[in-house]
Amino acid sequence: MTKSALQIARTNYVPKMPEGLKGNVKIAEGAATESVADQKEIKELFPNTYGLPIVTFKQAEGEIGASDPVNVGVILSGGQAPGGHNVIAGIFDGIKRIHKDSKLYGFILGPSGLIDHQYKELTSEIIDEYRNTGGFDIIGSGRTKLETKEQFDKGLIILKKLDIKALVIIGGDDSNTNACVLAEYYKSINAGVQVLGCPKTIDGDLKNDQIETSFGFDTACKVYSELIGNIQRDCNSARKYWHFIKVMGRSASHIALECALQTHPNVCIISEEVEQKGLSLDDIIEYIAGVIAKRAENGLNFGTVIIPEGLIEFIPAMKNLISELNDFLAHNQEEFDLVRRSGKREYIISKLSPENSEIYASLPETVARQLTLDRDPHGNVQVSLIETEKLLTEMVSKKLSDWAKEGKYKGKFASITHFFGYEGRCAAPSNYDADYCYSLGYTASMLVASGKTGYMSSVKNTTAPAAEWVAGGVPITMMLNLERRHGEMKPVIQKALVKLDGAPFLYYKEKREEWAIHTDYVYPGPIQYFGPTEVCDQPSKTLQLEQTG
Ligand code: FBP
Repeated sequence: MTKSALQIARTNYVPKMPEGLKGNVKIAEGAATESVADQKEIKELFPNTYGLPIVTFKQAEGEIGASDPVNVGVILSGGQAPGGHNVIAGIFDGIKRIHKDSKLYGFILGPSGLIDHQYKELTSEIIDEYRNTGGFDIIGSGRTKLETKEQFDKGLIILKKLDIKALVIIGGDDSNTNACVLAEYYKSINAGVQVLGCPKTIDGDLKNDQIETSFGFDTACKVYSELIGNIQRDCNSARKYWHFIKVMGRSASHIALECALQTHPNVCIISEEVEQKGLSLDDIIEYIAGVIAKRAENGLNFGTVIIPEGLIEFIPAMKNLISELNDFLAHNQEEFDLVRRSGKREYIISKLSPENSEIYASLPETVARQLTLDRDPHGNVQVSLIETEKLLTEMVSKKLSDWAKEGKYKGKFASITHFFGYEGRCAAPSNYDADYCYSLGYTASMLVASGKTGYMSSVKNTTAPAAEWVAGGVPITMMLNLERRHGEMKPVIQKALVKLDGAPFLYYKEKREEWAIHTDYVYPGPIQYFGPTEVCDQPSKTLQLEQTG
């Protein structure tokens, strides 16, 4: 691998760790826990792993170590997030600390590696190549869902063959839910394999009272905010473009909100607010066009609009339209296929309910086509492929020309669209993520040594200096509730959406009018890895506001 100068310099970075993890550790157990909801049902589904206590690690006298080596397996599951390699390095250093002959095995390309017995031993030479680097390429990641008994049993064969005592699954809400189900299953059959989870996703939607943030969110948001800041400086210099910027986040709008807090754009749409207020697409268009018109009155024909990736599914009317389209095409695909391409749009308009037909007819050609032609293997609309940034730009442009005809708008509107997603998922982890991830991994190894199963590794108090962070474990059953998935009630980890009464959103709400009309852009610049702590070690604005209000 040819390395960049930064990569070489970054190899020597020593992640900061909680004081409680340095040296020997002792475990403190709290009281029995309950699931966040549906306690009776969750208890019945998880008789062996329900009600376990939250645990915390504290510094102890004496030397760390065990008489026997502990072999551990690790899986990277789902989308990439900066810091995954440091979680693995943390696990590695932890288990080597416990016993020098412990081994770490990485399953290749996600959960399928466990099922298909594809793995590699992660030696110190390999680990050292990947310390403090972005990406998941050390073993690769995948989206295979680990959820059937057959898969669990197949996995157990290789775990036993490699004498693996514990499996650590690094993933988002669904992967950690599956880790919990797997932990329960292995416990119920006395398999002798512990299963632990680590909270990962740039989307930031795996968090709760016990898990402060998912790793990767910090770095990804810093990368997008740097780019948004650069665009803002450009548009404040040329003063002729409106930039419509979509940012990743499949469902929740945490990334959009964090980027807004870091950069002060003119508009940031928060999907959760759209849903709560029951806004229509036209309401959103009116709002954006209103800001553009207002700025134009002051001679400011430029600006930025941040759009969360998941927006479409939070607009109640669009949700209904998508659901009727899914249903209609599931039953009439053959007839639809026979209609000539040029007539497809009119065909759909004639078949939908009057309400949905009107919305569909109002959509730009390209989006209407994406809604009917681009479908996933199950026949569903591929919402993530819909170019919301283009949809909004086109519709805003139309609204402004209507207003111009009515004499309500006298500005000039030229727009450029962007989508920031993959640019941030494999960036070199910020100091926050490098430290947080290493600590999460090291904590996981301590959970292994303590014989815990069905736990998620947790590191708290992370707005304080790293030495004061608190490492421990949270029983995953504590985060579960029942939700309807594919027509069936399933135990799942509650997805954390943006709280509209939470400090980060309330702060944005208080400021947004001022940011909309005036130009108060912030230019965060690139992530800094070396330098003063106030430049290099700042946690996300979301976390700071959540913890300090
Ligand atoms: P995870 O929740 O698995 O971490 O993935 C998040 C994400 O990056 C979303 O923001 C985005 O919608 C999605 O993955 C894209 O998935 P893919 O990598 O399969 O294109």
